[in-house]
Amino acid sequence: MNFASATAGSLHLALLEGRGQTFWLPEQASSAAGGVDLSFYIIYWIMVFFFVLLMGLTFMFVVKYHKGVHPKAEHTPHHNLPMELSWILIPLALVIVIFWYGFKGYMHLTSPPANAYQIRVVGKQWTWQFIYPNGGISGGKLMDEQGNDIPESFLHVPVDTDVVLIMESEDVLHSFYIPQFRVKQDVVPGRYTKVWFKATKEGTFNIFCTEYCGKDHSSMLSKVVVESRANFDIYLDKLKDRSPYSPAENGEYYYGVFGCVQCHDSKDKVTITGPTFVDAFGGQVSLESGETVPMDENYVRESILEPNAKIHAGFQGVMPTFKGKIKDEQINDIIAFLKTISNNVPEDVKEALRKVPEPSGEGAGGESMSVEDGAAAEGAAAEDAAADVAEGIQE
Ligand code: HEC
Ligand SMILES: [Cu+2]
Repeated sequence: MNFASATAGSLHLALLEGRGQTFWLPEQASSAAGGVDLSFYIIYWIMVFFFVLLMGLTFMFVVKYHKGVHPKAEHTPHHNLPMELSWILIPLALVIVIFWYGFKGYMHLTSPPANAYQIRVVGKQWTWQFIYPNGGISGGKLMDEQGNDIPESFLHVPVDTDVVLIMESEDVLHSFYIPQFRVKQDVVPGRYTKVWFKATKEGTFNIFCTEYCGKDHSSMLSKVVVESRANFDIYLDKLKDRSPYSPAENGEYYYGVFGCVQCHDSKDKVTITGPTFVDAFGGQVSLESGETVPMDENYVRESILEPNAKIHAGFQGVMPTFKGKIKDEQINDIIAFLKTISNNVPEDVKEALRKVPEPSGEGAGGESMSVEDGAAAEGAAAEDAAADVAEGIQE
C-alpha cells in the first residue's frame, strides 16, 4: 500500500504536506517529506508537552514543599498501582505512536517503486557524478571562474516522477543527502545503495555529502534541479553529447585525485619529494644512470606505471606505482595537464588542450583519446551496471 495515499486523509499530513521552511526544518520538496516531518513533529510536541509539565511540576513542588512550610519529611506510600500502571502504559502508548509513524515513513523511504526512473550516482573524493540512462554524465565543476553556477553539472530530475538513485563509491564512504527531500543514504565502496524520491516542487536544491570523507569533504557539494519532464528531456539530449571539461582540466583533476600533488609541484617551480612539473614537459631529464632522456609522453607514462625504471638524478625512487589504479585516458589527461604548465610546449598546442571538446569531436586537439570517448565508454558500462542492478531488484 502506498504510504502517501494511505495517510493522505490524515489531518496531520494535510497540515504538513508541501510546507515551506519552518523554524526547525527546510521546505518540503518531495513525497517523503510529509512522513518524515510528521514523525519529527510528533516527537517534538511530546517533548514540548513533557518539558512544560515536568518543569512546571518541579517548580510547583519546590514552592509547595519548601522547608519553611514542611519542616519535617514524611514517609511516602510504598505502592500505588494506578500510578505505576500509568507510567508504564502512557509511555508505551507514546512510543507505539512514534514507532508507527516512524516505521511508515521509513518503509516509504526504503521501498523504491519498481518502475522508478533510474539514475546512477558515483561518489568520489570530492565530487558527485550522475549517469543517466542514455549515457549522459553530469557532475564535477559546479561554478565557473566568475562564481556563476553551471546548472548543466547538477543532478537533473523530472518533477512528480519516481526517481531512484543507484549509488556507488569509487574510494571511501560518502553519504548522499538532500535536506528538502528528506533523503539521506550512505554511499559505500564495493556495494550499491539506493535512495528514491518523488520531487514535488520545481526548483534547485542542495546536495551534501554528510560522511566525513577526507580533506575536501566540505566542498563535496552539488545541486539537484527539479524541472518539467519536457525540460528534463531536452537537458538529457544535450547532455549526451556534452563533455564539460577540457583534457587539461581533467588532467588537473586526476593530478589531485591520485595524489601526485603531494610529491610534485605544478605551480611554484619548487622541488618537493619529486621533481616539479612546471616547465618540465618537453625538456630533458638527467637520470641517476648518467643518461639524459626527453620528458615526453612515453617517459611520463612509464614514470607513472613503472616509477623505478628510470630515476631522476638527485631523487629517490620513492614514487609508488599507479599500475592497475590509473586508466589510460586518465594518464592522457595528466599528460595534457603537464603540457599546459610547461613553456617547452607551443602555445597553440596548449590552447587546444584547454578547450572543451566540441560535441562533434572537432576542435579537441591533442593526441590523446578524446574525453568523449572515455565518457561514452564509461556511460555504456554504466548502463550495463544499471541494468544489472535493475534485474537484481526484480528478482
Ligand atoms: C610519494 C611521492 C610521489 C607521488 C605520490 C608521485 N610521485 Fe612522481 N615522482 C616521485 C619522485 C621522488 C620522483 C623522482 C624519482 C623517479 O624518477 O622515480 C618522481 C618522478 C616522476 C616523474 C618523472 C619526472 C622526472 O622529472 O623525472 C613523473 C612524470 C611523475 N613522477 C609523475 C607522477 C604522477 C603523474 C603522479 C600521480 C599519478 C606521481 N608522480 C605521484 C614521487 C612521487
Ligand atoms: Cu564525501
